[in-house]
Amino acid sequence: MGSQSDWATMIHTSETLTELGIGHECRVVSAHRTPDLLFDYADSAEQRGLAVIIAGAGGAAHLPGMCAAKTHLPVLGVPVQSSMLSGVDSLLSIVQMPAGIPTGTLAIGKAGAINAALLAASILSLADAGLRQRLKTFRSEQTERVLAQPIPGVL
Ligand code: RP5
Repeated sequence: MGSQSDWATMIHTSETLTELGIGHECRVVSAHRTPDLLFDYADSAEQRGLAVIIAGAGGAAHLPGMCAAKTHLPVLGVPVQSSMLSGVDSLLSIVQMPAGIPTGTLAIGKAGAINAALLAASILSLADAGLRQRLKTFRSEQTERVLAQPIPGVL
């Protein structure tokens, strides 16, 4: 993520990855404040064994796109809700990449943070039968919770 302040959003990614038993690391790497670290991080990602990068950032959210520019690994961008423009700035900064350098762009805020983890799980599950089963279980349990939930005040 681009800043310590993004952790309140990105913790939902980490928690979902943990729930699915997916090993991961959480780091602050800023496209603007630590650009050399960003280049090193993205450059060395494959060699260090990373398979998918989830990059959360807000405002002028260049982290996911710059990360994608430096690695062929899948990069999933989470637009963090900004205080000034509610995350629309983050979303537009991440989504409109030039042809040739894709970033998968999720929803603004908590939903996007959770879905980034689930999308990473889907990608990883293509080559991991155990994870595929855990992901299917996660989804069926979610469905059961929704079906079991009565609407408050309605029989
Ligand atoms: C972005 O600027 C970060 O991703 C963060 O969402 C935003 C604000 O950062 P702070 O000023 O809170 O550190 O680079």
